[in-house]
Amino acid sequence: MQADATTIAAADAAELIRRAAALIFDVDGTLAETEELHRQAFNHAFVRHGLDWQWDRAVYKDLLRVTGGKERMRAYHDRLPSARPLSDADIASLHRIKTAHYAGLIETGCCPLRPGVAELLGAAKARSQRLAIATTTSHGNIDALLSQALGARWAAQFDAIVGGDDVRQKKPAADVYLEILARLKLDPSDCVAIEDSGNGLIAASRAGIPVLITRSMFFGDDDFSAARFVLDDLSELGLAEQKTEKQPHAQ
Ligand code: XBP
Ligand code: MG
Repeated sequence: MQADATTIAAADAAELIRRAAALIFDVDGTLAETEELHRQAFNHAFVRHGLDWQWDRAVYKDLLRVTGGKERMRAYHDRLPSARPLSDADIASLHRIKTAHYAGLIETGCCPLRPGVAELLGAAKARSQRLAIATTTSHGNIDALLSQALGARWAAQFDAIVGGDDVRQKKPAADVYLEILARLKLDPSDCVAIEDSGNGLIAASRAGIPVLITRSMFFGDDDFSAARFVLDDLSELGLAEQKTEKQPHAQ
């Protein structure tokens, strides 16, 4: 039976993943669809701070081109024609309120891992592949999400975890990925970065790491032509492997 292009691409993506010495995961939008909760948490913080800001999904989608919550709020403030001054201390206070509310939302269990993520983590560990996290968000947010999704000892599954505050420049700068490579002592071409956004693709590509994109809620229509593969989600990898096992010589 003739396999279609999508199936062949997913099978090739599965092969790239299988061969990698390490899988480096982005967090927001890749491991889970967290950005909608980030958006709600920002809006909660604005109300608490007495700001008449409310970011709807269209505004937030545009603002997501700015990585980092604090930087995003500053970018929005700078756009407003006549906004009251907002000091760095105000931004930091807003971000603390937002982060606390985000953790509360995550703890409700309403944001599970995306399809195929848990299966891929399990398959990677079974193959003794190394796992890493390279994200713009904070360690607190990573812990909130993964302790909920993977249990209290989630961090033991990962060989390196680098967050936005660990490096000088956030994505699309390559800093987080370069730091992961340094900690793992691996060549970029031996790894695969799994991302959901244009900024993440640029960051990993600048570090020389091949990228597998999984399209997410806010970045579904980004340009991913520089990615090695683009999937709707990681469950396609498992399906491709099942098809390959059934039809090992299908071309
Ligand atoms: C996504 C981001 C983060 C989150 C908000 O990170 O850019 O800023 O939107 O989290 P990634 P913070 O996709 O690299 O995981 O408010 O903690 O920045
Ligand atoms: Mg992301």
